[in-house]
Amino acid sequence: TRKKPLVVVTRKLPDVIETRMMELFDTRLNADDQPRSAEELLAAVQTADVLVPTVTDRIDEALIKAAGENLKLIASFGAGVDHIDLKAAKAKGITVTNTPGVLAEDTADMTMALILAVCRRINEGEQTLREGEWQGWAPTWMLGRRLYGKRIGIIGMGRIGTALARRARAFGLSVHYHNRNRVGPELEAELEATYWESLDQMLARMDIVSINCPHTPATFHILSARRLKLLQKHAVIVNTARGELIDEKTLADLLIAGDIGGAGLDVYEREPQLAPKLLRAKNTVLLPHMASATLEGRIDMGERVIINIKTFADGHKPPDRVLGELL
Ligand code: 8YV
Repeated sequence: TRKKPLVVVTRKLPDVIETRMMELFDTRLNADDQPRSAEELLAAVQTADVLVPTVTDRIDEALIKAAGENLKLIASFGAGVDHIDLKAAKAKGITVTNTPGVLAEDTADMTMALILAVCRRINEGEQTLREGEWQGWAPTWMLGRRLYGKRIGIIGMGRIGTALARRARAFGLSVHYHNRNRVGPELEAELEATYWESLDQMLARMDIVSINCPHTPATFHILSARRLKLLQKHAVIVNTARGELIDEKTLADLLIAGDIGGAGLDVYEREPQLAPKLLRAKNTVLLPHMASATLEGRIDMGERVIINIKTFADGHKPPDRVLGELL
């Protein structure tokens, strides 16, 4: 029988996943769930056959170069792989996998929740009540903006973008999107989606803009200061993808100046820090990177990680290989 691979996991995962991993592999867990220090990560890549990092671990070029001979697979627990230097991994012959698909529905739910929270002022209303400041009902008090009949522009029509588009349709929004490539005619027909080749032109016409693409060198600050200024004054922007996709400081300035309608954010450029000004923006709902955080989702993600490691250890190509197109 083949020797069990030595698998180092950087963060606490759901119990069922940890138990299964202990059965299948020679697994080293992280019991205290503190992020691994740089020294611990270095020790991990020097001894492990397989590393299971998460979004909080920086797997940069230096770390990959320092990896031992044994490290052949980085089976990341998460969809985004921008914390891993894919080029360096490729150069060293290390396979990288992620956990796509299984978090699309949960992330789309939370995106919709943010849209509703911002447009209908849910958090503001509840806060007023909890703080004892509710004076009673009045016809023109706490008015939000209607979703029905408005336009949503989705940047990135992948699995999450598509799941969001389906929900948006159910709320009576019309779907617009910008993507590297146009999606197939069947999906476009199902969503009655309008494709915008020009992101600039789309931005200038939307009521709501949701960003759902991966963060790569090509998409860093895709919503730059210049592009943010193309948005209509009432437009609402939602980000459940990656903070680096938006120029966060400019976004905060525009929100505070009232030059855009509002924002619902789950991710930030330098987590767990955020541009301090964002905290002062009233028309904004801020969540701490939790759009995919459901128990079911985390178990599904863990199962993808296990399938990827098992397939690889059995000498086959793992299903969720991250290929060069993200570079
Ligand atoms: C998770 C995420 O919090 O998957 C991603 O890309 O950002 C989030 O869903 C993260 O993956 C946990 O590693």
